[in-house]
Amino acid sequence: MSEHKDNRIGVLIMSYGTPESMDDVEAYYTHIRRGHAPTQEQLNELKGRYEAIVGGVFPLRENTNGQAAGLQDKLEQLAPGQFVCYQGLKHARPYIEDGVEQMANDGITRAVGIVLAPHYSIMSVGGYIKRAQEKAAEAGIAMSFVKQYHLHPKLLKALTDRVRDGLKRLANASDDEEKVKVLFSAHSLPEKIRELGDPYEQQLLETSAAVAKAANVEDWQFTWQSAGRTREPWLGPDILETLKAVAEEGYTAVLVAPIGFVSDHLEVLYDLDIEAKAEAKALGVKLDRIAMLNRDPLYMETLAESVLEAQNGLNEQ
Ligand code: FEC
Repeated sequence: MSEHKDNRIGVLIMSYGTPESMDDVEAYYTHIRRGHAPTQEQLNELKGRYEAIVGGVFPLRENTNGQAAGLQDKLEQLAPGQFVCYQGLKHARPYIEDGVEQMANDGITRAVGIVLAPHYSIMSVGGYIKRAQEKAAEAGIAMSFVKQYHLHPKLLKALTDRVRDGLKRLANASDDEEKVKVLFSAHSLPEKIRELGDPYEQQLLETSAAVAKAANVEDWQFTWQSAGRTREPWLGPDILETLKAVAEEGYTAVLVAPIGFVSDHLEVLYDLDIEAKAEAKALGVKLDRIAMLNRDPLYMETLAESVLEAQNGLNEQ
């Protein structure tokens, strides 16, 4: 710990993390697999997906950096001089523990943690918080956390605007009237979360319903995407199955709204823009996707206001 004390409140911005280069993909994948190295085949397959999205660069890093800078600016506007932001990544450097350690080295004694994912699951956000909490206790930092912000009015507004824009794009792209379905999606998790009474599924449905209502969309459905390649059952239906069903029901176009994610990254740029798009094409269905939030000002305000609210939890400690 540092000799000098910094009275500002640290903000630990936590995100999934992505490799820094193609050479880092193996270490990254091994970390995701809790220390078990992938087979050569699995590694090649993942590298192939990174190659396919933008020729082997990793857009999530730049987007997370932009979001961290955007949140710092927004907090500076709302509460000048009171907050200082740090990054802590789940599967890449700087790891969550590195971010907490850096705060301690800088003399921070109080901090708020927030994850760049709006919905809470014990297996996702819960995991980030546990690691930050453990390291903070060791480093003598008092921390409080934003657990979810899936119904924040500004997040809902940003998503609603994007759904409206996407529907307009689809309508303008065709002379005929399309039969369109909006598919809200999020990363699947193992089915066992249901037995744990996990709020993840419910929160995703709440965001979907709120955005559909605000955008005046009646024809919508929630679907999962990006399930892991393991033997245990994952939550479904997967988007590839959903597309088949939608085609059979006579829809000619879908607008995908990946509300569980906030950035352009592999699970959006590959799983949706390449894999799902190819499946839709084969089925004769047009697929468009809403723009991701990245550094959207309304998203930055959502994060900043959520941090300010969680700071009250800190004062009560
Ligand atoms: O662009 C990038 O480099 C990273 C994109 C990326 C994001 C992301 C978000 C979530 N994941 C979640 C759950 C799981 C579970 C497993 C799992 C595995 C992977 C693999 C890659 C990967 N995830 Fe991910 N995830 C991203 C990337 N994820 C690559 C490994 C290969 C593969 O299966 O494709 C299974 C782990 C295991 O084996 O036990 C579970 C959840 C999110 C959304 C919330 C969040 O951002 O934290 C949940 C972005």
